[in-house]
Amino acid sequence: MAEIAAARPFPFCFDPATTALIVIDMQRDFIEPGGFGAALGNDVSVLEAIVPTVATLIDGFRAADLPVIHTRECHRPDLSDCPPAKRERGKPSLRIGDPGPMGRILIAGEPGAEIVPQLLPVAGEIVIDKPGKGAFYATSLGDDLTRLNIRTLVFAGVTTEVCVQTTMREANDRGFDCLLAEDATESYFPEFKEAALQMIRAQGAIVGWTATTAEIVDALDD
Ligand code: C5J
Repeated sequence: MAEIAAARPFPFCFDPATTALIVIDMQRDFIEPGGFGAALGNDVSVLEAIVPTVATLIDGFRAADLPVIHTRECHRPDLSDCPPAKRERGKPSLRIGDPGPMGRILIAGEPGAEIVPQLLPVAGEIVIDKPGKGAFYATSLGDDLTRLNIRTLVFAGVTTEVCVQTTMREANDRGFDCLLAEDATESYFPEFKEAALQMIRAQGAIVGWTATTAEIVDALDD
């Protein structure tokens, strides 16, 4: 067993042999100018800033020969998996499926839906295309984790209070122990990130634990 003594709200013990990293939606559409995040009026540079830290965490899992799973929020070109309630909400300058500077917004196969070049999956890593905020909804993720005998999930990616927290809650309900890498996740809204971290850790780790990337990688090294 490995331990992260400094994890919050209390030490986190895990068996590396049954642990995987899930990197949520580190896609150009959320992180680069001209994508969906920017179309919603957000400053995407705050998300871009965590890319090197996410890369460090991914490297730590690859060095330990543990699974790295990537997710992408995206839809079929005919939008048959995008409920009108999702596409029509709000007043973005570009809606899901509209043509933008990086191709059609959040559509599978378009440049904007790809993972940023610094974090591209390597051969053999699972990539989950998901139509929802949670990565378990309408995907093979649950079956993939069962097949790999995974019991513990470490999370990174964007955005903390939307797709990351939703997926952590889905995983928690399915019996996984969940740990979020605090500095390898980000929100367009700093106060939402902080609130999400607090919610996750509250009431005796009601959703899971948090720790820094350095603390997680150190535990994998040991
Ligand atoms: C959002 C996500 N924020 N990946 N998606 O719409 O968090």
